[in-house]
Amino acid sequence: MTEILTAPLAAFVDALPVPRRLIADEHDGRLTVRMRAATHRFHRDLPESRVWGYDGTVPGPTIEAERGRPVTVEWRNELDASLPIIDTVAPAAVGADGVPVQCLPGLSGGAPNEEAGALAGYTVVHLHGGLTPASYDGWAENLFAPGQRAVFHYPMDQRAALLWYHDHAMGVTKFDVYAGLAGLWIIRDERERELELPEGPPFELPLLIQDRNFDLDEQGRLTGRLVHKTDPEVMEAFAPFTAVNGKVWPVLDVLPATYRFRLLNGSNARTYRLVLLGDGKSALHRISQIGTDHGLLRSAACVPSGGLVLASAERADVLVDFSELGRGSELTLLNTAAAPFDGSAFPAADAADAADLDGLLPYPQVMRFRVLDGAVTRRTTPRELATDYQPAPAELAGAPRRAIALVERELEVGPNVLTMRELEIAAEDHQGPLLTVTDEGQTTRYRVVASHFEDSTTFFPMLGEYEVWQLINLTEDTHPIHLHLDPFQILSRRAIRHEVPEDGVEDFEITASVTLGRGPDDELDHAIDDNERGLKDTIRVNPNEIVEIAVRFTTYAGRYMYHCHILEHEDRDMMRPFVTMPAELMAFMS
Ligand SMILES: [Cu+2]
Repeated sequence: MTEILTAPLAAFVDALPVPRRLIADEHDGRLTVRMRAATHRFHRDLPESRVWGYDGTVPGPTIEAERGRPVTVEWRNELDASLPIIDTVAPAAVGADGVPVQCLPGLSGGAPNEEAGALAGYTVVHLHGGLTPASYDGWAENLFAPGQRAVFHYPMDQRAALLWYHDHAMGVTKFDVYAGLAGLWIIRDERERELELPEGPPFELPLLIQDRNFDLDEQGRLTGRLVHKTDPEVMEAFAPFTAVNGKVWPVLDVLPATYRFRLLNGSNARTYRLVLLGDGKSALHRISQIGTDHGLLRSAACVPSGGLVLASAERADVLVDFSELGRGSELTLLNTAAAPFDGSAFPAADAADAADLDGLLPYPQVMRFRVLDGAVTRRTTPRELATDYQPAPAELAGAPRRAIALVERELEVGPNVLTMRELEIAAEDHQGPLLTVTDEGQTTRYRVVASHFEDSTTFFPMLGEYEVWQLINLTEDTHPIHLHLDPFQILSRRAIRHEVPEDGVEDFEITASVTLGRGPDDELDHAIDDNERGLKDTIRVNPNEIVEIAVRFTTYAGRYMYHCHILEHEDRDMMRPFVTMPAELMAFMS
């Protein structure tokens, strides 16, 4: 479909907001953050929206901490109003005008979900990327209700990185985060200071990217009321408007200098592939990526030629050079990723024409940079960045291996559900459905041992020991898989073909055969990008692909979670527990 929608809001008219900084050292490491119902204006021409925010703001304050200096946060749930968003399922995926309903504001004929509208604010805070003891990690079921509070201790014994805190309530994370419960958390350390990286405004700025949608009144005008809309064919909400730090399509005036941007995709489901465009040409060469989810890379990476891909919860630390640009020059940040994202390519130079209604991408714009007059200051990117880790050994012979299949199950009523199936090698005499993986003629036979969040725990990693986790994607979309606690490194990303017989995906069992090697219709390159070769906590697993990661859990024993970070998936069972154990206790586990 080539039809273009006219945007009902003007782009690049609001200045990029910078969230309030909450520097832990200025409060002796003891902070109080209140979750409050509030109002927020997402755009100059929109009425105020009702939101839930940390300290009543969207995004919440950016908490800044020093490595090695613990931070205690008293999270106070003072939410005194019901869920401020309308959740709805439109009756059809495409309206009478042929436009997919998720590209449009309003309810598109959907009835408001009354159960969602009546939700009181049950919350639990998770610090994403934090090396946090299990009791403070924000287990999804350990909710605190309005009027209750939780005091969480964060050791901050970890390298500098951009983390984020957000709600993680069981089954309703998608609503709570969409309502505004998310904020950034920066850890700083000496290595970054040795490298003289910009710290704080104006030359270091966070960019928290989230898609949002709004309701319409009877005259068809935008009301500002937040709408979480899905349709019978797409169970994720892909909203048409992109907010950065809480403003739709903002603009930032920059000096002719090098800026450091800390990017996070905090959307429920949308993957962004970010392209910087100036005078109709890709300006991606101006960007050099120095860090990823868990901090600095070993050396700076160029952004892939198609753009910087960030799925939900992925972060990038980038230096952008505006120094040679004359006064009044403009660079526009655009998104070329269709939704749901499946890894398909799009040429960066065509980013201005990336609008794709069938791909649920009505407006590719994200934000704009406008160069002001000023003294030219350029910063050269240091050649060597992180010195504190080596690439994980590709061969981890003898390391425990775990296999997880990502599968989609059709239901007779309601949209499909996405689940993760934990696999174990089946005994020779095993009777029943099997998933087989054939690699260079060698076939491994697996049976499912867990399928739902509440099934028995089967993963008990030993502290201090490397493990290899194999993520096998049998679905048609990319899933960003997130592990709580320690970071990991990607070992491989390999093409597969798979066959799943009709009714092969049951409630618990699956029958499938997977063969390593590219299928005839598979156009993805299945490459590991340079900017993925760092310490990650969220990794994209594309369709027709097995991703292997090496993870070593350290320091904290306890019950944690891993899950898809598409919030609509994690809320509907694409989440599982694991329990980290000290080695000497393993002998006593029956
Ligand atoms: Cu998913």
